[in-house]
Amino acid sequence: MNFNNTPIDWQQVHQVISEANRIMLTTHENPDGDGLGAECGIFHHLKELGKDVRIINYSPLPHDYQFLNGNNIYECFNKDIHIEWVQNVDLVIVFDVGDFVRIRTIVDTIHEHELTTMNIDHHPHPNDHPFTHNIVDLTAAATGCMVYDYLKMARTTPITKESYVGIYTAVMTDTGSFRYSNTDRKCHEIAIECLSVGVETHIIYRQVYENSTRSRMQLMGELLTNLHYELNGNLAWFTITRNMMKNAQASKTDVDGFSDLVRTIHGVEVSLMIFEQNENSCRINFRSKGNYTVNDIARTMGGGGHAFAAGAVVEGNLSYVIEKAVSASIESVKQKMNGSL
Ligand SMILES: [Mn+2]
Repeated sequence: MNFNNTPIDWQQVHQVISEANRIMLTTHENPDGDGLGAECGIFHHLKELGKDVRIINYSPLPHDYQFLNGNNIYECFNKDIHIEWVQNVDLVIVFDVGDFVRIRTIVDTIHEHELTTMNIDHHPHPNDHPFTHNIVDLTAAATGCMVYDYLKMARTTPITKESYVGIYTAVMTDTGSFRYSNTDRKCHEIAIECLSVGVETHIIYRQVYENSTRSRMQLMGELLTNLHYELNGNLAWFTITRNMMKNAQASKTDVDGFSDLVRTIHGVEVSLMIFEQNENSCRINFRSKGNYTVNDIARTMGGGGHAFAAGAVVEGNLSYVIEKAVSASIESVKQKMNGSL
């Protein structure tokens, strides 16, 4: 089955899911609210049907999302513990992954045991994708919206509140709380349904966005005082070094959302974060206000993503990656400003 941004026949998807009994749900490393919420949304549905279903992610559940973890449904992949269950899985559903390799070592286990995979995502994927079944909708504001579509079709009874909590979390986080350009009528309709069944949306907001650590605030202070502006302020970039992380006693999740923050500055069309991972690798992240695409820049550096939110992992030390990413970004944004791209 391959719906690569072509109209999705959810009945066909339903057939594959119905035939599977043991189902593993997973999402990308350093998971966000969309991947986690999508998993939660479908998990409760499959559990209700009596499926042998588990959520097993490469990364542990971030602290801000503990509210989704009633009954400890999120597990962190440990081959020694999980292999016995995983090797006999009928179907692995991968949510919001962008790129298959972002589930890291779980990919090796999937290959080793030739497991059947289903990709449910709103990021672009090539036609020679590695999945058994590929379900992609680039118009979906969040992967959680696709889970909503599936549940609407698959269920004979209304979607439960437990599933709605996951779906709401997915939609809220991927639309920047219903503010980004991907926010559409459907996002608000989903929100209305969530309120109707009693989802406490303000509490989800508070858990995700009003839970900042002191480390995060310290980092934010540092990066905001060290912003670099290029092209008359159309491009703003900043670095997060290992030293800054160490001094702030910060963890990777403390860095989430910084590129979105820098994009909010007046006149900034594109923000770029360069995040030093170790001595020979950096993660870069792009955000655009919507006038200039950034996934093309990310692709030239081995990454990808959405048109206006993209990223890559670039090999090389910090100064090398700064030079490479900043010059490529300046060049690309400059061309777009001149209207030649
Ligand atoms: Mn997403």
